[in-house]
Amino acid sequence: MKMIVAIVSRDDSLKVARGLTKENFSVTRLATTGGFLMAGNTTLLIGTDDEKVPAAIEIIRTHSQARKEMLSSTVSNGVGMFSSTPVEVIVGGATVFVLNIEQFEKL
Ligand code: 2BA
Repeated sequence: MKMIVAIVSRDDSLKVARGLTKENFSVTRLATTGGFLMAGNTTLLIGTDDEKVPAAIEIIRTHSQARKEMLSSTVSNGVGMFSSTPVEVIVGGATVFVLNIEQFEKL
């Protein structure tokens, strides 16, 4: 038995969790905060059999792949006027740990 700990962006977490539950994985979603950016992200806990780990990781990859998006950033021109400049940012991606589980009980 393994425990997959997957840290994904908040925007992707619902899609990832739905993709996993659709394939009969059990998932717990935790609201977490990245230590570097101090921004909210989501940590998913997925307990599963060893042989199902690659399938779970593939589902996580499918729904959280890093991609470029254009965000509009508003900047002041110094005289009280603001202009909006699109900025390219990378969003998504996942950090995944796979841990060995010594014992699993449902009581
Ligand atoms: P990622 O490496 O994709 O990490 C995204 C989030 O995953 C992290 O959010 C953190 O919550 C978690 N995470 C990643 N690696 C981890 C690990 N080894 N152990 C536990 N949790 C882990 P943040 O900490 O807010 O980091 C956001 C992004 O900032 C990171 O993206 C990375 O590109 C950058 N970053 C993080 N720490 C950095 C540092 N010390 N110096 C420079 N850049 C850093």
